[in-house]
Amino acid sequence: MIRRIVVDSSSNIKSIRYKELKIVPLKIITDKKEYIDELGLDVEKMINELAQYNGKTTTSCPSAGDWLEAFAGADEIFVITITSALSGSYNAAMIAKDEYMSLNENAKVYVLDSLSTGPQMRLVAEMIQDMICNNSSFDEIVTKVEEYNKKIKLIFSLESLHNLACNGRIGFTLATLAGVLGIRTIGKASDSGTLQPITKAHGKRKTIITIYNEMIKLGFKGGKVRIAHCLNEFDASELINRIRKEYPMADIVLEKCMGLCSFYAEKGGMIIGFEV
Ligand code: X90
Repeated sequence: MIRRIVVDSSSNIKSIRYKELKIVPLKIITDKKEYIDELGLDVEKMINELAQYNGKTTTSCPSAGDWLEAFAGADEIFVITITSALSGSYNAAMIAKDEYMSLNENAKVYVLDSLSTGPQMRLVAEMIQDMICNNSSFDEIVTKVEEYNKKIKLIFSLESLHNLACNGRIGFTLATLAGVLGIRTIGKASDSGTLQPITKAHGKRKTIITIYNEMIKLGFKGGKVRIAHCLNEFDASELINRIRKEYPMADIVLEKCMGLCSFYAEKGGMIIGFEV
């Protein structure tokens, strides 16, 4: 029996221990070029090219067909998508689920709308991986996933909200916070899966302190942390140091944003998922 984890590329997952993993790419699209958010994408090159490009840039989610292709051959499938409040990825995966189950009578497909993205999706994928390795049943895993996703919080720190605003993914109030050099917008994934601003921070040091304090306010007590950064390894490492000061043994993993998250989080952006 093949049990597979399928995620979209907003998860920034390049690999996990579990080998039955498939990553379905989103796309970043200009009039001139289409960047497919797959493992071979040179993210830094994309960011530099987009910085030179003056036209409109959009993104697109996987189609139901893209999801179906990733399901092919598996008996039990656990799907994790980016928040349905900001992307059509979840809807497409649900259509694919119905289609796959009508074609394969005995197949089981579960789709989680993470109401979040990036590191939160990674934490869920890691949890599913552990449960599969322990031979938990499909239903046990589904129940646990729903509980666990509620116990993960996501905080972001963004230096620019330009691409989010231009693509209508944030509201006007949030957009007006943007644009001042050196100011970071710090916010969280809301319960309904949208970007919710918390505060602004000026400068690197202040940013790290603010993120850490907000993590504590949201209930962080030394659990797992996953940090995705866009060309900002320095700040991300500083944040790890800050967390380790209080929680020396914390399980923290740093990763680079892939294409979709890099496009929206932009240079200097950090996305932090953590257990509460
Ligand atoms: O379907 C599509 O074209 C994809 C649209 C994605 C839009 C938003 C991506 C945001 C990525 C920003 C910080 C984390 C925010 C989390 C909010 C729930 C990164």
